[in-house]
Amino acid sequence: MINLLASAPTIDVTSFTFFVGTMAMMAASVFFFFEMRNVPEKWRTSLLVSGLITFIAAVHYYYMRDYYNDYHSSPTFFRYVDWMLTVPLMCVEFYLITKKAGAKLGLLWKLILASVIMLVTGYFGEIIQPESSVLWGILSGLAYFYIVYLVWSGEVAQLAKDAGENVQKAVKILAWFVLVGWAIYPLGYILGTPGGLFNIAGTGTEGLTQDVVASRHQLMDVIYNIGDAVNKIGFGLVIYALTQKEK
Ligand SMILES: *C/C=C(C)/C=C/C=C(C)/C=C/C1=C(C)CCCC1(C)C
Repeated sequence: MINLLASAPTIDVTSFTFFVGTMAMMAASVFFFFEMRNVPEKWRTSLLVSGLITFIAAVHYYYMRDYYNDYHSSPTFFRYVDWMLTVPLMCVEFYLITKKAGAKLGLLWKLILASVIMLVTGYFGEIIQPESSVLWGILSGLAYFYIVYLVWSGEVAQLAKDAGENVQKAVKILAWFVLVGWAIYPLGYILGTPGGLFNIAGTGTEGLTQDVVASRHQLMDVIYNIGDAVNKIGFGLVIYALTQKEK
């Protein structure tokens, strides 16, 4: 726990990021939902999905903050439930904006399947078999790079070329989000596994005090919270900007 104020009360930074996360996701949802009336018909569903992503996150952040405050441990289960709903919805965004250029449902399923594999293997590495977190992390990484491939040079990128300049630009920015913004998560995973940096130092969990394990988990939560704010709100704003250009 980091003490921001010299005297009491102590501010728990991790708890604070859950609080700010809840507020930011709520505010973003209100914005996306209300703006739906100001965009052309054909973009309304895309903006609705942007709002759903931040709304689902807002609800989970509300619970995650409670959980963290009550038990002082990572709300990993809620975290992954949130991701299992919101990451596939981000895949839906890619599908919706390239649909005019002929995107097929098959592409949507490929993206969703890859993201489910990425998240389920990540969950195994964090909760079910943390002693094999390197192996699960690599499997998860493979699915992640497949998504990176699809949006950078695979089907999504190809379709974007035929969907007009604005869509192509938006897809390019979203592809940067996937490559750089989403890379924040494996960073949290690597730094947060109990041995830290995948136990490269070789200390193993046994050699670590409870305090060290707890602080690694807190660091992981802060990194994940930053990642969520950047990616969920950022993704939505890119879509919003696109709707404004195509007005
Ligand atoms: C809104 C939530 C988002 C965009 C979550 C994205 C999560 C990831 C890209 C997670 C990726 C992981 C790896 C690539 C390897 C280690 C395990 C994960 C699940 C943290």
